[in-house]
Amino acid sequence: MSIEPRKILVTCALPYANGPIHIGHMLEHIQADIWVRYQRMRGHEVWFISSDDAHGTAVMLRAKDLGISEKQLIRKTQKEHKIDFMNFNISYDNYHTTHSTENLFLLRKIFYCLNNKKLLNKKTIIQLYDNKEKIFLPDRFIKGTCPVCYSENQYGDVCEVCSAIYDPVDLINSVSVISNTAPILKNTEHLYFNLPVFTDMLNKWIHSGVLDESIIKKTEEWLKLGLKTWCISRDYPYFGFKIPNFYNKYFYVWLDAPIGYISAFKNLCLKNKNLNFNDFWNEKSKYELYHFIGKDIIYFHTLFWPSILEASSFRKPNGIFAHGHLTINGLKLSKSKGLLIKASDWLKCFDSDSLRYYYASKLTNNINDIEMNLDDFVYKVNSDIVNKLVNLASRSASFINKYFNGYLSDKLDDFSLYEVFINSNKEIESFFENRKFSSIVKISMKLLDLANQYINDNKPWKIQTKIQKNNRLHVICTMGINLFRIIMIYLKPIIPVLSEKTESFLMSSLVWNEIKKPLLSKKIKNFPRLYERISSDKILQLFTLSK
Ligand code: NOT
Ligand code: ZN
Repeated sequence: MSIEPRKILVTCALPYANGPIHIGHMLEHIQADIWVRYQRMRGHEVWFISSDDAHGTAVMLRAKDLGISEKQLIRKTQKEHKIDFMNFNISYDNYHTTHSTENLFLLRKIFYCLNNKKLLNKKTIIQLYDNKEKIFLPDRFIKGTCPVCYSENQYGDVCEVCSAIYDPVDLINSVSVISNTAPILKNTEHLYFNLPVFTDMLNKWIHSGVLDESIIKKTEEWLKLGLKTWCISRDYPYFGFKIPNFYNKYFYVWLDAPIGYISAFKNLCLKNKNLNFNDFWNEKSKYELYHFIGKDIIYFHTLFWPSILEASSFRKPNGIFAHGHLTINGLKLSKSKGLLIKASDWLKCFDSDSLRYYYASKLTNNINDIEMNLDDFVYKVNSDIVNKLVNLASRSASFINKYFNGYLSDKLDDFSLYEVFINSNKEIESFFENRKFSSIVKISMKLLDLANQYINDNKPWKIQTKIQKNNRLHVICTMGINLFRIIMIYLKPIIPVLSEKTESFLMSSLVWNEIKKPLLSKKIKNFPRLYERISSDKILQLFTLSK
């Protein structure tokens, strides 16, 4: 029975172009990449894209700080981001930027669509203005005292202590983060998208099987509060795309960022002539679309984004996969606390597979935060990958190489044990599909315990008669290698570097649909160094680099 291959488009949220990729970002890109690699292994057609989020005040101010133009900054940052993702083996088909001709084209197209449908309205509002720097202040560039719980040092939009959401003008004793002066109030005219007219559509859509329960709940809460019109314009000075016929006004970065999903794909179509843009993005598209995001941007993806897509006659996503945030040794990732571990610094201390493996061991399909304890990380990687996984191969391979010329026997010793391994496939497939990666790691380790127990019980090192084909020693070690191979097939989407080395060692690709057929009478290579034990001494080095 052959199943029709699915056609799937997968995205990660677009990292801002104002700073380096850190291991918090990497959680999402690794999560999505594992899922993508699994789907590809199952023979499905998957297109995996992301992009830098190039616009907005933060990018503009960062460029100013560095004394370079915004364009120079985003060009440099995109290059660095691409290298970071490549070094962690995130298998993007395209990594674009929102400051692109495709994005400008699509943004305009969508804008005219919204405009023609009379979904945009101008409104004059009062905003906080930094009179020293001559700039209207975005929420995150205002700090002050929460008007609800009176906690100091809170942002202009939301209180991190009591979670209250408020208008920046209601913040008490507000200060501009840019100039440290008290802002003034100033009138300004803005463009608003009529989000409330999509309430019914959203109520139906969120219950159409596209969202996990926890995300439905959150979205329902916002819908119950009642949707408000959404401001999609920003004042000069701003780094972004200009709004046609609206003097000195720019599109808000959060409008053109999600459009970046579409434009990254459009750009891919230029590079790959077999791809048809409309097949993927037309309203009735049969192709699947999934967005991996962090829990902090759920409402953009479950409220604004589907409404914009509906309004402009594009297809909507089949799933929004949100994850929780990363904490390291119990602390949030933040510059001020000195715990912002850059992806590039990580690689000076540890390898990429180790992070991918550790994240997988923690990831599941809910939005709970993920705690990374670095001592636990070192312990887990060494005990699972080195002591259980690689050790199983190493203790079997040495005899095969030494006494059997590198050839595996032509039968297995214990077929029923082999069956236990291959019969785990259905469960593992469902865990991959549903993003329950921690369960895959758990099952794999349980199976490895069985395999190592099997070797311990059979004690190949005690067997005297060697060199004879298919003797006890030969079939026991061939068994060990085959059990190792099954686990490596299961873990291939998670640890691609080790998988590649394994394929070279076994002189055979790790293929999902070939688990039933053991490797027999085949030559394997001398046992290579598959993986180096990692050292807890590096933790301190990592902290030093991250300060
Ligand atoms: N740059 C944003 C962030 O929070 C993500 C943009 C994702 C694109 O890092 N969006 N939508 N919708
Ligand atoms: Zn508060």
